[in-house]
Amino acid sequence: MDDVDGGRGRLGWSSTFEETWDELGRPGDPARVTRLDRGWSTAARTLGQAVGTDEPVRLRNIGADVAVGDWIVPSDDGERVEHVLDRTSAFTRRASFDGMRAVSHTLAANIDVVFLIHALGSPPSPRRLERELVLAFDSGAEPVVVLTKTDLVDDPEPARAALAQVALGVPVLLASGVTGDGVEALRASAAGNKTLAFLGASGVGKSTLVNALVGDAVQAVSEVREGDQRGRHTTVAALLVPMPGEGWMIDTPGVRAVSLWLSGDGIERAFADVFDLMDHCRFRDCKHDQEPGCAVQQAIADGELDPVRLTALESLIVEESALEDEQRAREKAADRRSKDRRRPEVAEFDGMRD
Ligand SMILES: Nc1nc2c(ncn2[C@@H]2O[C@H](COP(=O)(O)OP(=O)(O)OP(=O)(O)O)[C@@H](O)[C@H]2O)c(=O)[nH]1
Ligand SMILES: [Mg+2]
Ligand SMILES: [Zn+2]
Repeated sequence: MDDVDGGRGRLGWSSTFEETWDELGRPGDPARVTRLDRGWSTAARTLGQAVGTDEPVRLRNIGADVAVGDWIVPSDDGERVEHVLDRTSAFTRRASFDGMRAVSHTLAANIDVVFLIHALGSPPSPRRLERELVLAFDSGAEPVVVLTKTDLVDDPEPARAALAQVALGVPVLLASGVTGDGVEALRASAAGNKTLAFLGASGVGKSTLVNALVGDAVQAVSEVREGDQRGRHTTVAALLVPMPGEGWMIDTPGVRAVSLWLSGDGIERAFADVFDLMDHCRFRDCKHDQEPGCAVQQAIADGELDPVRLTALESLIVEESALEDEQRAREKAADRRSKDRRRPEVAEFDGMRD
């Protein structure tokens, strides 16, 4: 692909982007956003021979909703982002800012594989992983669970098994960015110039893995706190990093609370086992509580379903529908405003930490 598309293939360009670009009439020179800084995008352009040999462009975002990993087209004067090409996937969550509750924040765009990182030094957290899986399935990227810091435990199996119970049909890999254990298996996911994203709480070892994959200290890392193993939010902004050979990685800042954003079928996919059971209840409107013939309660009684998983699902559904209501209210308000003002201001978020 490199020869025919001037190097964009190396950047993760694909026929899908080519089509959207065609529809726009092939304007400008598409570039891929590698970082964002307070209203500015830095983007890698069509590349000559090797990644990094071409100067990146810096463009103003002005009203454009840009995320790291996006393909953008600069304006004719080269000053600002003119178009953001349709995303093939986006990891979007609710922005954790009070007073702007129904605002989404895209952590990373155009990701092929999203690594959901959990560290073995701390107790496994199936509830957190469930939420991450919902977001990952909704994003359109393929989720892979990665348990890091394998060197810290004698036997990773109990933690792996605990998380595998909620990661149905999703691979659970073991790795250590410090010892290099399992790192090659992660690299294999990038074959074909794919884009990998690393998501997880602060201190789980995302940047350490990025460095291990690059073979150099491209990302700063710092010690977790002694007492509770919590990280220090060392990475403060998402960054798209080229991998040696092929592929891209997006390192992201640690996120403490994974708040849902509007779902497609993320919940249905992340809880496919429970939905399957629900299909087998005697009554179509079964509340899965006390009803006779409830397949869900039966599975709990048989020890096949952890009741905590049902509670988790129920609260995610409540959360999602509350968010939908909020969203609708917000859209109505925006409609009213746009009657007075033709172009509504776009709120911008640089801070991703919470
Ligand atoms: N023992 C051990 N320590 C690790 C491993 N991977 C990372 N660490 C340590 O964990 C700490 C946090 O690692 P980072 O890579 O900075 O974590 P992060 O997920 O990028 O954290 P944020 O950028 O804050 O979100 C550092 O002290 C690392 O050296 C590992 O495989 N084994
Ligand atoms: Mg980091
Ligand atoms: Zn039921």
